[in-house]
Order: sequence, then C-alpha cells, then structure tokens
Amino acid sequence: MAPRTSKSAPASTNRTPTTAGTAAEHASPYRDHLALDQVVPAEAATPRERFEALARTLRDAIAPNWLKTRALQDSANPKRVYYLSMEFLIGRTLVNNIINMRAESLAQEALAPAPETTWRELIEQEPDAGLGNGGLGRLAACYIDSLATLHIPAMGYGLRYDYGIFRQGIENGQQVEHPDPWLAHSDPWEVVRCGESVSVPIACSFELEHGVLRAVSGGSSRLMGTPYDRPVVGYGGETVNTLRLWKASAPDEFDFREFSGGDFVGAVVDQIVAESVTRVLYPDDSTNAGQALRFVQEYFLVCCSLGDIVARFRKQNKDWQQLPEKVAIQLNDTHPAIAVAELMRLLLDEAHLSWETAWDLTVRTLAYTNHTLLPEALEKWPVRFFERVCPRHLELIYEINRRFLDDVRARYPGDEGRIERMSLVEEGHGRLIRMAHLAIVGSHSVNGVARIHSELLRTRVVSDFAEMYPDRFNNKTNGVTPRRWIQQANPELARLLNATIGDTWLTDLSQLQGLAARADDPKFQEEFRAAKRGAKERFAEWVRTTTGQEVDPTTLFDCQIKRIHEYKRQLLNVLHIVVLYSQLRDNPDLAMPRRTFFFAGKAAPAYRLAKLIIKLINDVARAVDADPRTRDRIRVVFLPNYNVTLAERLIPAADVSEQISTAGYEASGTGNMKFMMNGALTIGTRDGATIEMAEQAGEENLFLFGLTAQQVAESRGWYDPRWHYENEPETRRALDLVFGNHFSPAEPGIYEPIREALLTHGDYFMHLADLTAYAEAHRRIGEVYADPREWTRRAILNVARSGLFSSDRAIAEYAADIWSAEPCLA
Ligand code: 26Q
Repeated sequence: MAPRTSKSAPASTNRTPTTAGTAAEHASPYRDHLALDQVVPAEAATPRERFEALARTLRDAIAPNWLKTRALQDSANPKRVYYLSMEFLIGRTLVNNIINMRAESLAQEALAPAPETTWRELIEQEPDAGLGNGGLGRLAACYIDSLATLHIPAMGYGLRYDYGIFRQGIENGQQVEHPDPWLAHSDPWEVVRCGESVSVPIACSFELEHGVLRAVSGGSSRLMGTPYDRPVVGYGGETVNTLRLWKASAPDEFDFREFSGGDFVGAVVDQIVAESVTRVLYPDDSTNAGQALRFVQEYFLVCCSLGDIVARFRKQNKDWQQLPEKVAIQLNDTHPAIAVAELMRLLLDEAHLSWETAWDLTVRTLAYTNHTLLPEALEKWPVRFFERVCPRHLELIYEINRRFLDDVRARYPGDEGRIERMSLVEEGHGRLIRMAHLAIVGSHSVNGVARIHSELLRTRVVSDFAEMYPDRFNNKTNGVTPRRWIQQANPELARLLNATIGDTWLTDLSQLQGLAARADDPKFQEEFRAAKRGAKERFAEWVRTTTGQEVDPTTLFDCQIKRIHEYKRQLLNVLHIVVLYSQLRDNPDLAMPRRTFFFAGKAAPAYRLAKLIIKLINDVARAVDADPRTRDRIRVVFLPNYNVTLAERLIPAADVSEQISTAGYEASGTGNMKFMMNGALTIGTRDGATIEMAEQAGEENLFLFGLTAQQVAESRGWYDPRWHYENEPETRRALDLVFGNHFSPAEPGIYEPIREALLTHGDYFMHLADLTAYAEAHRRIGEVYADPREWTRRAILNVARSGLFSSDRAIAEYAADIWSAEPCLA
C-alpha cells in the first residue's frame, strides 16, 4: 500500500491580491493571507502573523483533498476505522503538513526572498499541541499519520482540552507546573463544525465549588459536544483524514432558556460549568487518582464519538447487522471503555435490537489495546460515579456482568474464586467497576503493544480472560512514523538516506536494510558521522541560545527522555553518574570518553518521589559542574519542559539511548525506536520493544544488561537491596554521597524518601540489583565509542534494521488482523 504522490499543484486562493502597493509579481496566496486575514503588509508582518499566513496557505492546499477524501469515502461506503483516545500528542503541525503535502517549494516560494532565519523564527511560533501525557498519546498521533498514509478511511476521536499537559519549569532544581494555554492564539488547523454538535445526557447536574466541579444528584442536565476537526494529511497528500476533538459546552441558547427557566445569570454559570469538562488534560499517566471530572471526560468522549459514528453509519447503511462490516472502533487503553455500555445502549434503546443481537454487534465492532502492566494504573471507577452520571450504563454493565459470569460458571462450575477475580465489579468498601474487564469482555480483540508485554498480559495480568477467550488475545508491537521522526526531525540524515538508497524508505521503512551493506564503507561512515555531528552541533547551539547552558558537541551524548517514573529508573541512571563522579574524583586519569548526560521528562504533579528524582538529577548536575576533577569529563543537563518538539531536536543528536526500565514494566516504549532509527545505540534492559529491537539489530549491536523479567519476578520475595549496599563498594559509595547530603548540603535529609524506597522498602524496581551490570554496560560503551569505526558501524546497522518499527507496519497489522480495513483510493 504505497502512498501516491499528489501531482496536482496545490490550489491557490481565488482571492484577488489587494496588498496595496505590492508589485503584481509579488502577489501570492501567502501575501493574500497576510493582507486579508491579518491585514498587514508582508514587510511588516510579525513572525506569528507569518506563521498563521503560511499555515493558512497550506490549509488552502490541503482543503481540496480533505473534501475529496470525504466525498470518496462517502460514496464508496468502506469499512471505517475509529481510534478513540483521551490523548493525541500531536506536537507541531506546520512542518509535518509541508512534508506530507510535499509542499516544500510552496513554502519556500511563499517566503522568498526571506532569509533562513525568518523561516526558523516562523516555525517557532507554533505551540506544541500537548494533548497527551506521553507514549500512549504520541502513539495515537503516529497512528493517525500512518492510517492516512495507508489510505485507510479512519478518524481519530479525542478531546479538545483548553490546557494540554502542563509546562514544566525548574526552580531550585525542582519541577514547578505552569498552565499551557496552547489555544491563546487561534489555531489555524482546526475547523469548528457547529452544525454537527451532539448532545450528551448527564443524570446529575454540576456546580463549581472553589473552582472544583462537583456533581449534584437530582436534576439531570445535558452537555453539548462541538467537533473541532483537524486535517490528518497522509504522505503524498492524497488522503486527508480527520482528527475530531470535542469541546464541551452547555446546550445552545434555545435549549438553555427552556432548561434554566429564563435565569440569565444562572445560564451563564451553567455554561462555565459545562465548559470546564474539557478544560484540562489530567497530567497523570500511571495512577488512577479517581477524580470524578476525569470520569465525566471519558464518558463525554465516548458519548460524543459513538453518537457521531453511529449517525454516520446510519446515513449510509440501513441494516444494523452491517455495523461490524462498516465500523471498527479501537479503544486506546480503557480510558474510553465505557464505549461497551454506550454502544449497547444505542443498539438496545435507540435501535431496539434484542440483547443477543446488540451484544454480538458490539463485541464484533470494538477492540481494545492495553498499554500497561502496572496494577495501580488499571482503571477502576466507583459505582457511585456511574449512578450519578450515567445510571443506564451501570444497569447495562450489571446485565453484561450477570450474563458473563453465567458463562464463567457454566465453564468452570463451582470455581467461586474465579468468579470473584473475573467479575466486572470489585466488591469492597465502595464497589468499583473494573474497566479492563469491561473492555476485554466487550471486544473481539485485546492486544498488548510489544511481544513481551502481550505475553505478560496473557499469562499474568488477565490470565483468566486469556484462558476463556484465547482467540481474542494478540500482539501489535508499536511503531512510530518515519515522516516525523526521521524526515522532519533529522533532515540531514534523511538527505543521506535519499542519496544512498533512494526515498522509498519514507513509506516503506524496511528499505533501510539497504544501508547494511554500507556499514563498513569508510566513505559512507564519514557521511553518517557528519550527519550526527551536524545534529549535535545544532542541538548544542539550541541549548546555548535557549537555556544559556554550554554543552560540548564533541562529547558523547547520552539521553534519557521520557516521563519520570520509578519503573523507568532515571534513578538508576543518576546513581551511575554518581558512581562515575566518585571514581573521577579518586582517579582523574580514569580512561573514559567525555560524556554529556541529558535528562528530560515531566513528573505527575502529585508523584512526590518522581519529583524528588528530578531534584536529585539537578543537584548532581550542579556538583559535577562545580568540581574541576569532574567538570571537563562529564556533564549532566536536565532539559526542562520535555515535549514533542524537544524530542525532535534531541533524538537526532543522541549517541546513546537509555532504555533501562525494570524488566517487565515498560509495555513497549516508542522513544527507543525513534533513537534507533536516528543512529543512537541503546543501553537497555530486556524489556518492552527493546527486546525486538535487539532481535532485529543483533544483540551484539546494543548494550543489554540486567535482570530479565523472569528474574525480576523470581527474585521478589528474597531480593535484598541492602546486600548490594553492604557488598558492593561502588554502590555503597554512591548511596553514601547522596544520603550523606553531599549533593544537598543546604537541604540535609531531603533525599530521605529515596533512601527509604531503596533501602527500607525493598527497592521495588530493583535499582541496586542492576547497578553494577549497568555500570559495566557503560564501560563497554566507553570502549566501543573510543573506536569510531566500530561505533559508526553499529549505529548504521541499527538504522538499517529499524524498519520494523515504522507505524506503517503496525497499522498494516491492525488493519489486517483486527479491523479488516482496506485502503480507499480513487
Ligand atoms: C488513567 C486514569 C485517570 C487519569 C489518567 C490515566 C492515564 C493516562 C495516561 C493512564 C495512563 C496513561 C498513559 C499511559 C502510557 O503512556 N503508556 C505507555 O504507552 C506507550 C504506547 O503504547 C508504551 O510504549 C509505553 O511503554 C507505556 O508506558
């Protein structure tokens, strides 16, 4: 399914150029937008005005194909894929659309004869659309790119949060959260479709109490969902799918009066209350804190999206039996799992089908992707939330559960333990609905996101369900889009690839294999190194101008960029840096390449220990810098406010990618893949997709270390972190420095919670068990890095063998195995 390249020239606007005093040969759609939208002559335009005008010029080029795609899909009536996700971490859009539209010349001509700096300045005007926390949200963004590139009729459904993931500041080494009003300027990519608003019934009403939304029982209310559509341009520009984000508000004015009995002020308050439903993205990615507003958000996403999907289906199909042949709905984790109940409600209460028919259609339409093995991240919602917000759904869930448990009893007579384990309802003080169980029972497919993760899901987390429904369980190893993560992020490498193997890799990443034959070729090696050097220099320059910090691009760039979490073990990384620091102070002659350790990542605002780890990294960075014995040998840099754009800047410059989670805890990882395809070597545990990366590249081309998932599981019960403290001198010295306040002289005792986690509470994520093996792996890195030909050879082989990790491959597998969806092309 190769994308076609758009041959037609992008449509220009039909407006008459009116820029006063501008010579006719300078007239252009871009100048028209400046003149007619911004009402400013090109010469006087600010960078922001230039950005908006260029974005609108590009949108003019996209719009005809957007319309064509819609018309084609409406007439062909193909099976459509719907990707439901609480997060779409799309980042910036302008350059991505230029690449996918193949509109580089359009952009160049629009700005000519402006210098390169104008272009750079303009790009920087676009805020990141930070509508996600991390991996799950970015995966959704890569997947909609691939769906469009593969010409699959598809739509993403999400929420249009006013505030995306918070902006992270660092003060006194500590994370502080600032709001991210990414919509402060109007967004040129979105199209609001007021005419397609939907109404969502809520069984309670809400009030704001000290800025917090509170459900008030009695008195039902409604929310209005208004779609804001964004074009999703497939590579080549021919297929333009839609990302539809819902904004919540109170029902329109007409209904308003009816419901609020002419109480004008009360009605305005209702509006404010209603709009707060899509005000902010919850910044937690690993604990279910159980906030009622989050529950309402999930319910709101599901009701808006399913109403829309079913209405579209009904426009083209009269027979409900056709639903699974025309509609595939993928649930991105359990966050939209209430879709199981909502689809049942639509089929029973609105279509008046029998329970059996409705259930059969529901299961055949829905599919569920799991992204975590952490028990505390599994969603369980209090029954009272359902009672308040959507009692009909609760009723349906109880009936689904009753029938399901009847099936369980029929298959396993007398096994009450199993009934209790599998029930959709968890009894206890305050009953809870287990959303993962609901999603599994209501879907025909349940997949994990890397081979080991799918395996652990089947054998450990939900083994009872895998036993009952063996055919439902499958694996879909994650992937990332090469358009953004190679072409956009690393144009210099992209040029080298084009010159070496042609440009088909952009839509068929397996073509990178062609590089393997060049891995030892000195000329190609030199070109490859030059691209890396260029990326490092550009990154160092960016760090210097934006943060004032000096980083030396001739040092080894070692990078760990991801959410801060104990299981991801940034703490292991920083403890090893302390080991190096201590060794260098004892022995300044220690042979070791000069290294810069980069960290970036946000901690959930309520995750105390993760925030303390950020503080430790910054304190160690300061101490390393202050000591003449260490300062020229290692550097530690914590880059604030990690986001998609920062990842695009740093990944091309990386020499080493840190993927060091406790084995068995990282479902897949996707950053690992981005680093691999940009020529970084991985130091990592045998976890998530890193295992498959090693399988592709050859283990000898990564630096693997540490306990396996099986060893981690087996050593629970007898693992004693204190043994390592007492018997390993390097470990002991590092911990003594940290807990002896060497890095925090002004704040003694500040790292006590870390000491407790490691030495009193059993080091759940086994940092100390892996520390010596990790240090040893870093020594191997030092040796290989000292041999540039060997290093470059391995880096080239990694790139050459990264083809499997394209999101095009992943989406092709979803389409074939789960959705039975096919490309739709004129
Ligand atoms: C749930 C309930 C209430 C509030 C928030 C949440 C919530 C939000 C986000 C729970 C989890 C998340 C995000 C999880 C996530 O990003 N998981 C990552 O998914 C990636 C894509 O599959 C994997 O590569 C990573 O391994 C996995 O950690």
